[in-house]
Amino acid sequence: MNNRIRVAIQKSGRLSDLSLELLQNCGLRFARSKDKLYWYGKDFPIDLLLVRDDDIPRLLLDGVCELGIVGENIAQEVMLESAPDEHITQLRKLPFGGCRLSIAVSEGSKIKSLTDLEGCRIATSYPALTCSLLAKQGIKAKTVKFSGSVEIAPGMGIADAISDLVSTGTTLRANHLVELEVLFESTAALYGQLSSLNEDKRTLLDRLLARLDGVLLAAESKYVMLHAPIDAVEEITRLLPGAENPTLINLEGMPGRVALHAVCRETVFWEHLEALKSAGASAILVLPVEKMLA
Ligand code: PRT
Ligand code: ZN
Repeated sequence: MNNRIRVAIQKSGRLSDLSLELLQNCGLRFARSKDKLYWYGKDFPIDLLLVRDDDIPRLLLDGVCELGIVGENIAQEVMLESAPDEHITQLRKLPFGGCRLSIAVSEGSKIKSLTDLEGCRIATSYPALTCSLLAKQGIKAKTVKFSGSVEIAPGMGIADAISDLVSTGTTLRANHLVELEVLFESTAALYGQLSSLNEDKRTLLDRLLARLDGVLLAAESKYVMLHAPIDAVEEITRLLPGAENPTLINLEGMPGRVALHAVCRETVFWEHLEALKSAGASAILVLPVEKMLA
């Protein structure tokens, strides 16, 4: 096992499918075991451990696995509660699992701003993170730890406010709560326990990270092909989001017009296409990029 890397991902929940898909897009294939807790890496010495998301930072800190994909909200909470010499490193922020940790209060509450929270009871699954973020703003609040259904606490009279994850805000509205202030923006991230890595594992990690960077870059990149008047090439290149050094190809029988191919490293919106058309572009094609190695 000494030269294999273990990656912990969420077994079942919001991050499970996207974490697995991301690793599969990096070329990893797994032999799925029946108990579904441990999947052996087939062509790459990287294995998977499927666990509850809350356990992932601790598994890293204890050296049970070298890598883990978990929300920054959980990683921050566990790190704030761990010993000063315990540390995990955020290796890459990932483009999924986006949410925010917000303070919310009942509709019509007397609490109108963060300063009104001084001395109030806040129900949360993230007491350490909430206290630390509020302390940075000079507010001392008391927290009541909830491991789920935090949103019912104010209605039950258990707390004056909550500090909970929000994405669409539907849960807050359904419980007659209003979002007062965002404390922390979170996404999923890849974390590592780097102190335990020998040279072989370090090399393996570098290979995985290079592939991951390629997958992440490809996900936001598009390959754009269009026809353009030669004298508009400069303007058209400027209009392509994040594009550099386009390839120009002569068009047979169309003097004065060229085919322009470019990789856009940002999202291509309809507004971009309309602006390109106004600048003289025609036959515009936008294609997905599957893999990219910088
Ligand atoms: O069983 P296990 O412990 O592994 O899973 P879990 O139930 O604790 O976690 P899960 O799958 O719900 O969430 C995993 C991670 O997804 C979280 O740690 C966050 O990093 C991230 N995430 C993204 C969210 C949300 N969005 C989210 N909306 N986690 C929770 N929520 C909750 C929110 O608190 C609310 O109660 O989902 C509810 C719906 O949100 P609204 O605002 O859309 O109504
Ligand atoms: Zn959890």
